[in-house]
Amino acid sequence: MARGKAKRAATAKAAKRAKPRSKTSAKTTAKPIELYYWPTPNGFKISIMLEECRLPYSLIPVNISKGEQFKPDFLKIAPNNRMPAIIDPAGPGGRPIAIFESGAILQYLGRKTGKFYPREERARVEVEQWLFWQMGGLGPMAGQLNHFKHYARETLAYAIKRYEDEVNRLYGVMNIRLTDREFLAGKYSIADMACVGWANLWERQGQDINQFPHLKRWLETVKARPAVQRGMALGRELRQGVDMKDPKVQAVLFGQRARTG
Ligand SMILES: N[C@@H](CCC(=O)N[C@@H](CS)C(=O)NCC(=O)O)C(=O)O
Repeated sequence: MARGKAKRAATAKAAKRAKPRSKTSAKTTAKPIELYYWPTPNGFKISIMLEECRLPYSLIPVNISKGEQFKPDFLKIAPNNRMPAIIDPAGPGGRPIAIFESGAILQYLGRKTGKFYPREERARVEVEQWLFWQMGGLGPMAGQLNHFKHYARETLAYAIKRYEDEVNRLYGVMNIRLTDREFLAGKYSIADMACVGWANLWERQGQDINQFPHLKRWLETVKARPAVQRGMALGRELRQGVDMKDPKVQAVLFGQRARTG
């Protein structure tokens, strides 16, 4: 993947930031995990997990506003032209493995490290339910809401209301779930990591967090974790100067149809 000067600088900065983790990691791999990443809530899921597990990693920015997700080398790793993705040089059998889809990456890293993804079947099912709830519900609904509320060229009141209602409903589900437990699956897990970046955007999503006191308490608790803070700060500088309303950026990101090759 071709990288410009600014990106190299950002990568070096991020690698520097990530470096102390590698020194303190009990289960270090010889080569760092390659993280293909852009600072968005889907990217944060993986940067948070890597930070929580103290796994050494190197950041490879995928500037989705410039179309780097369509580069042939990236598509070999992530055929859905979406980040995040990882390559673990020390995958199963000691051979490299490439993984796309944030939920699959979280599960892989959880199995690899034995952290934040319990082995015991009942506890594991609890985590998976809430992980898939995020992957199929909160993420896509909040994503569509973001599109119609902030970026669509026409203002479509019906679409905005449809997704605002749905995000509101999902927050209600989360709030009830969190009434009598600290985290979504009881103990802190990859399910919480999957949700935090999305729930953090409640204001932009036209929601009132005070309507959801248990969700609010959970959000504050998760965001207070140093690894979550490091994960959500990763590559923040990369986004500087990117204008999502720029027609050139929108031409890259919106109106995508099937690729033919
Ligand atoms: N289901 C995917 C979604 C990933 C996703 O939507 N990534 C966005 C950024 S948040 C992306 O790479 N967009 C590039 C594009 O739309 O071309 C996952 O969870 O990994």
